Amino acid sequence: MTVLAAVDLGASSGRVMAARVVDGDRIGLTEAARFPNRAVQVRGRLYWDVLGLWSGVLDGLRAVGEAAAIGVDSWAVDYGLLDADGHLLANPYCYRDARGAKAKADVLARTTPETLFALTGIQPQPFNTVFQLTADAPGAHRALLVPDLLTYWLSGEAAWEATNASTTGLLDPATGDWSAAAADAAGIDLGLLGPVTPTGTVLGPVLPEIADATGLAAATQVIATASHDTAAAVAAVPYEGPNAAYISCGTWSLVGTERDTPIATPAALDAGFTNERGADGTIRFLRNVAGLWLLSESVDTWRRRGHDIDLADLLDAAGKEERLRSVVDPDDPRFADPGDMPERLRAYCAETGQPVPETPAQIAACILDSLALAHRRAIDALEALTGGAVDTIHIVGGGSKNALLCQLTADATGRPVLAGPDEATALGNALVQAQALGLIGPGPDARRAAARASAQPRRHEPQGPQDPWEQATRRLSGPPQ
Ligand code: LFR
Repeated sequence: MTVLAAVDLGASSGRVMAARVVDGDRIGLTEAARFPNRAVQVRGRLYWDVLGLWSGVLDGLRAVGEAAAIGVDSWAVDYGLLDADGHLLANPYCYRDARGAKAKADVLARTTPETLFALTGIQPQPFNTVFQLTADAPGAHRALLVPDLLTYWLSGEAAWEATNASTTGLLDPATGDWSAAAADAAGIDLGLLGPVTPTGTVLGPVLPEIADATGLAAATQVIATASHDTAAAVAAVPYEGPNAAYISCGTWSLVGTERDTPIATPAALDAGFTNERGADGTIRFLRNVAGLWLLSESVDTWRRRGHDIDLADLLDAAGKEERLRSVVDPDDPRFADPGDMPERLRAYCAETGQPVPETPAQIAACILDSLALAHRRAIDALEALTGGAVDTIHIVGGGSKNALLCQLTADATGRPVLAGPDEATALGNALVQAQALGLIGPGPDARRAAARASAQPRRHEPQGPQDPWEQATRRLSGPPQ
C-alpha cells in the first residue's frame, strides 16, 4: 500500500494528511497533524506566519513517517519573495492586507478591468498577485506562490504550478503561459516568475536536510500537485451527472463549473466570475463568495470576549431561528477585513432597515441564510452566463460538514445538494499525486471514479417553497426599507 503526504494549508488551519492508495482505485485519508493558521497583524499590516506553517509541515511529515511522495496546496495569490541565493526576503503578506486595494487602484489608473479580464480571464480583485506585486519594494529575484515556496524548501526545485499560477492574474488562459500583455499593462516584471510547471510534474526527491529533519526516505518525491486548494478540491468532486455545479466551501465559497473554454465577456466580469485553471487544463469558471469566513470571524470575536462558543451548539440553535429574518450580501467589502464581524453584520442590518440580530444564534442564522442566498444568486448567474442548466450541486470541503448550510443551499436553490467529501482538497491533492506516479489511471474520469470510491456524499433534498428566497433576493438588491 502506497502512502502519499498531502500538505493542505488553509486560512484558518494547516494539515498534513497521510493518503493511502487502496486497491489502486481509492484513497483513504488520515490526519497526521493539524496546526492553526491565521493572518498576523503588525503595525497595520497583515502577514502569514509562513515559518510557523513550515514548522507545522515538518512536524506533520515526521508524523507521516513514510511516504512515496509529498504535494503541497494552499490558498491562492499570496507569495514569498526570494533573493538571488534563494533566501526569503520578507514574510508573505496576507491577501486581506489593505495594500491590495491601493495597488489595484494604482494599476487600474494605467489600464482597465476589461483589459486585464480579457487578457487573463481573472476577475480583478484587490488581492490578485498582479496587484500585490506592484506594491513590493524592488530588488527581489523571484516570487514563489505559497505552495511553490514550500515545495522549493522541500525539494530545492523552483516551480510555478499551473493551477495556482492562473490565480495571479498574469496567465493567458489560451496558451496556459504567462501573459506579457497583462504584465505590461500592470507594470510587472515577468522576470520574477519562471516557466509555468504542468500540474502533476514530479519535481524530484526531497533535499537531504528534509529527509534528516523528517525521517522520510531520501527517495521521497516532491510533486507539483494541483497546488491551488480550490483546484485540488474541484479535482476531487465526485460528479454523478454532467449538469452539476460545485461549491468548494470553507473560508470562501467558490461556486462554479468546469469548462473547456474561458468566458471573459463583460457580463462575466460584471457578475464577478473568474476563469481559473483546473488540474486537467480545464477552466474553473467560478465566483468567489465570501464564505464561512463570516462565521469563523464572528466566533473568534465572541471567544476573544470570553464567550464559551461551541460550534455544534451554535449551529443547532441557528437552525431553530426564524429563517431569512435579516440577510446581508456576504461580499460587501466591509466584511473582508479581520475584526468584529457581529458588529458589522448588525450595522448592515440596521442600515438596510432589517431586524438587527443580537444573539450569537441570530447572527449565525443571518450568516447562513445569507450564504445560502448568495449561493443561489451565484448558481443563477452561472446558468445565465454559461447557458447550461445546473441540476445538482456538490458542496465539498470543510463547509460540507455544516449540514445546516447544505440544507439551506438546497432549499434556496431548489436543487439537491450532495455534501462531501469534506477533505476534498487533501483528496484532490493526493489523487493528482497518485496519477503522477501512475498509481491511478490518467485523466479526469479515472480520478473522479477514484474520488467517488473514496467518499460517499450525503444527500440534501430541497424543502419548502422558493418564494421566501426570491423575496429575500429582492430585499437584498432593492433600496433600503
Ligand atoms: C480558497 C482560495 C480561493 C482564493 C482565495 C484567496 O481557499 O484559494 O480560491 O480566491 O482562497 O487566495
